[in-house]
Amino acid sequence: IHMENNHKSNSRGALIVLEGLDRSGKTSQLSRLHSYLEGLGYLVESWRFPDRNTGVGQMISSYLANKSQLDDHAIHLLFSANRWEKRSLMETKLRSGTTLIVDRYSFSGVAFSSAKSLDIEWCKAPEVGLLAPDLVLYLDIPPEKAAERGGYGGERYEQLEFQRKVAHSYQLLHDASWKIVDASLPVEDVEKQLREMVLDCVTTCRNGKALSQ
Ligand code: DGP
Ligand code: NA
Ligand code: NA
Repeated sequence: IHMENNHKSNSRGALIVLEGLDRSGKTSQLSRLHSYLEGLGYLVESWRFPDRNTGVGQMISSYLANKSQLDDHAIHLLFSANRWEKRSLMETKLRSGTTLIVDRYSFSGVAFSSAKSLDIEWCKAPEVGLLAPDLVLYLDIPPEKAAERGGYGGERYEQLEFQRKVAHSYQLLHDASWKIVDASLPVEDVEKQLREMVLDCVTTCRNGKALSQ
């Protein structure tokens, strides 16, 4: 019984991140994953970065809408600050057993800013100390194909040339914690693959895998 209690107190939610180019299908896959995990009885919340609801988030939103101009380094740090301001809430949720599925995280920060030719190590630095994802799901799609998908919304980065550079940056970033899915497949096929990928992860976290930075 003592062991069981111990086991329970270590039990936590998983931090699952979806990454990919604009129009790679992250947002709809995220809501499908949410329903799937909820159906299995997990506590789940869907998050996204940038979180445009905070003060910092509003500055980012205005920048993305081309309503304000900012130095490339300054906007990079704002995106990072936007993740930092959510860090403690994120930790609380995870420790209390809620799985978070997050649309974009630090990898977007590094991929998008280094696509502007900022030094990649400089870009990574402000992300150090944020919680490390348990799983990164990368929705892989050729930039040309993403651009064909009902067009972009007109925000600052939603241009084919720039997205090509972002795709290249993502390629430099991925490591063993990433699972890559062919996002040009039909939605249901992508969904099926993602379901299998998250199951192992949520189970390991529920069984007490340590949270890391
Ligand atoms: P979204 O709300 O997912 O459409 O993201 C808005 C745009 O901002 C999208 O083009 C991706 C980009 N973006 C997301 N996170 C970051 C970040 O941390 N840094 C930079 N430079 N761009 C980001
Ligand atoms: Na976008
Ligand atoms: Na999105």
